[in-house]
Amino acid sequence: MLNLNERAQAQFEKPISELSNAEIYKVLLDLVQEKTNAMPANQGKRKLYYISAEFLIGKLLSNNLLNLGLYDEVAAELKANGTSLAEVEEAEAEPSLGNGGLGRLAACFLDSIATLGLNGDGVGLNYHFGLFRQYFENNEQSYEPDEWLDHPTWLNKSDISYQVPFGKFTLNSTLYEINVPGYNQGTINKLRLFDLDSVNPEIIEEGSIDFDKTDIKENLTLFLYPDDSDRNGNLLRIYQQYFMVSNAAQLAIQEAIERGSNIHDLADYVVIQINDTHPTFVIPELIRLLTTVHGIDFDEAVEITQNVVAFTNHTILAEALEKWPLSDIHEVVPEIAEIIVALDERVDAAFPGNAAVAIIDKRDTVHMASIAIHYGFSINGVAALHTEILKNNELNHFYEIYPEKFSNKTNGITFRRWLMASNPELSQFIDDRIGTRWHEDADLTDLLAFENDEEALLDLLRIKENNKEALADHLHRTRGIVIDRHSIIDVQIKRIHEYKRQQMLALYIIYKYHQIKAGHIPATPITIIFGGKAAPAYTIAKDIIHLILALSELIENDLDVAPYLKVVFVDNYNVSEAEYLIPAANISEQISLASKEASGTGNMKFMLNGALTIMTWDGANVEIAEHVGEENIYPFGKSSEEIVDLYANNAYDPQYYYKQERIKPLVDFIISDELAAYGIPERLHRLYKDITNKDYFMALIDLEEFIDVKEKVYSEYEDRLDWTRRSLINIANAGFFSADRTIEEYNKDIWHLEN
Ligand code: GL4
Repeated sequence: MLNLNERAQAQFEKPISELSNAEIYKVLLDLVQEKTNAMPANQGKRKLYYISAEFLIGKLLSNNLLNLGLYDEVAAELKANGTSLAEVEEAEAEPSLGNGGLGRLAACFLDSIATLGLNGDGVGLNYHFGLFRQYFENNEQSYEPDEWLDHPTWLNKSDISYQVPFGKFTLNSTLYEINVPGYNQGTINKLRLFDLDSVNPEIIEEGSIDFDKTDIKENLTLFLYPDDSDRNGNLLRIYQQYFMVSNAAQLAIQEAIERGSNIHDLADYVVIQINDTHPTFVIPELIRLLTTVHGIDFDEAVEITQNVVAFTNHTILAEALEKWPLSDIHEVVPEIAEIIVALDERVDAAFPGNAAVAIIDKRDTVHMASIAIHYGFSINGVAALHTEILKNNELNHFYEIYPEKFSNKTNGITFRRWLMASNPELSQFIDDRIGTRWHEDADLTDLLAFENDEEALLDLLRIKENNKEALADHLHRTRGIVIDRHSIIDVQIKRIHEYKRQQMLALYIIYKYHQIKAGHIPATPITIIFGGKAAPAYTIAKDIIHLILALSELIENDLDVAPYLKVVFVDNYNVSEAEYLIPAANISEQISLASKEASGTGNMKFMLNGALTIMTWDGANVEIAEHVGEENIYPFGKSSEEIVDLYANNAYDPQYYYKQERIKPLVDFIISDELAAYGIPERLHRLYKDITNKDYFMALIDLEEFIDVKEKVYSEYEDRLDWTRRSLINIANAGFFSADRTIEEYNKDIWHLEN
């Protein structure tokens, strides 16, 4: 017995039934912290440091209770006291330490690494306000700092601190730690977040997220990805990155020595996985520490580093493959700039004349991925298609010289959070049908035996209806939004970016709006839900948000259409919102321009929760289709080869598609008088001009096919039993997308940790 009432009495002198959610949350937080603080650390000799600019960990209470085996007991005690975990969790603030798929992947990986009993910690920064809190005003995105640290958190302050020597000053770090218990594991791993005591929220300008970018001692860990559209922004990002990796490298070396390393054998004790290019400075920093602090000569320091560091590439978008002017790096940390120059000279000597693999280009710009590939021992992509594109196109010059370094590690998701904790009814349904072995091995294929079992299908249908009900209640309670709980729930949630093509779905909404106006009433009402943030400096992405919000309001106010079509944009989309949306979804929108979405991981979460996917042949969608079979999914659109060719030949002309009979009126509607009543002309005209003249991410190229496939999907939804049968087949085939499988592959091929 946990005896929560005794704890409540001791802490608040009241029984559970008289406590607020925030108080009950505090009781449970302390209970979990007591347990996890007492658990021993993993003792493995070789240890992984997973360095990442972001960790989108989500709320931790349910997940930690589940992993510690306390979930059922706590749920029962709360129920006996008239409340529930879902209610109590409303009082938990979601940590604001990440922003998108890359950060959420890092969080899933920490869960799997701990669950598999591997010795591995996450290392990052403790952002005080994360990215930003998004809200909508006048149908536009607005910002406020996300004050998650003002609430009780899972952070433990450690007494570990390092000196980080920048060119102009030295800063002392403070390390905070979050315990990461694995599922049914006796040992504990950690997420280690470095911070700076001098950081000062007061420098943020009232009512905005603006601040003095030059005041490094006060601003360093305020925000994730501060605006880098000017030089001071660039410098701040370099300050952040170097602060993160210098701390990480010092920590890894110190702990290796404590475990018995003599430094020369560092690679037997440490492996560092760098999550995209943001932590790449760890390479020159390791070399700096090994040579200046540990007295190792330069050649050996390079060799040691090369045996320690492995790199994951998460995108082929040029904007994300980081490049910094050498002069900026020099201004922030001259010693690191000098080491990079020396590393570049070695590359030049080894591959004379091969400009494509240079670290420093003719314009004195440093290519971070080049450092990571030359001076790491491994590079991997995150889905089969993505890795092929890296090998054959984007990084082909590197693949030619280092074929043995390249491998694929298709992403995965943790089933603990994305099924057991967020969809307990479905989890129970699976336990009742096939037992609980899937908790360990993620194998759900035995569910296929129920494909034609009407009772099971009706049960599954009922679970989806319940989750829709819970979503409807949640949206109403938190935002006053009313959705039809019997409507078909069609969801696109992810960062807002032209390549993800939210604008294509918006154009379909315009199509559907006109269809309904013309009397073609859908058999079942449709609710289309968006969620996601746009980068503050990304104008077109903000215009797309604006278009969707304006459409939403137009439809809401049109009494002919409103009963049959509703468009919702959930503000401040985050992990907690995803945990309501994904279990409730009937349709998963995975419609990126082929070749552009490296993997996607939301696609896997929807599949696992029984949504059917509308997909382009991109990222991990391709593998999802392979596993589930083309009859159980809705593919459409051009192939990645076709798209890559179009780019290579500069052969895409949006005007050609714009002039098509079915498309022109949809695009023209963006600048119609009707929509203008809800919109800002400047934003809508800019978007219209962009789509008709540039359309760099080709929203129009697949639009006709998209309209057809959407109509097919909605009509097939009418056969509920057959829809649910295919939903079951999706769930049954999701096992491959468990992050445990991904982590086993990383460990077998790259990390070689014992367990
Ligand atoms: C991303 C990719 O865009 C996304 O497809 C992938 O699933 C994710 C994790 O590998 O990484 N790359 C960047 S940058 N942000 C992402 O979310």
